[in-house]
Amino acid sequence: MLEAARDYAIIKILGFGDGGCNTVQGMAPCDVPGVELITINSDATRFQCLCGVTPIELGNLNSLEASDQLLESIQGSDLLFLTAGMGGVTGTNVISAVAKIAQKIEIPLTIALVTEPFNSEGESRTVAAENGISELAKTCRHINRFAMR
Ligand SMILES: Nc1nc2c(ncn2[C@@H]2O[C@H](COP(=O)(O)OP(=O)(O)OP(=O)(O)O)[C@@H](O)[C@H]2O)c(=O)[nH]1
Ligand SMILES: [Mg+2]
Repeated sequence: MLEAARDYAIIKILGFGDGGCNTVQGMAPCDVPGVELITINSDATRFQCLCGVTPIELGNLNSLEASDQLLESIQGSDLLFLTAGMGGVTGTNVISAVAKIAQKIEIPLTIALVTEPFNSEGESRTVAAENGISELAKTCRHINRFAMR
């Protein structure tokens, strides 16, 4: 049977890792109607419980279970905004994993918003962030990157 026509879009904003989760948690008070806020992190102790935000804790980032959790979090969406501070482990890897799944299941539009590390964080973070952004660019054509200087 054909799915009944909808006159609204399913929009989700997902934050990955500590930086991405902080960004999304900061949006919660805005309470934008029709937009679902989701935080995805590997460390539940870093979660604040906030009304209007759905938290997802990933166990082993590379496990099948984690892939299923990520798939479920975006399935059926029309528009995704993905955000992370690049250069750490969780956000850098998981934002790419989700962009890849989004491409595979043909989410119509995925937009990534990522921050580069602060200069004071050192060269290795910058390299990790650049590698992560290159990986993300393989499956996400719309990347907005912000320098933190
Ligand atoms: N502006 C801003 N940037 C942040 C914040 N938290 C993290 N970042 C940036 O995001 C980068 C990645 O850090 P985290 O988000 O803590 O790392 P993670 O993705 O949680 O990864 P792991 O903890 O290593 O698994 C940092 O190098 C910072 O540049 C924040 O609250 N504000
Ligand atoms: Mg972290």
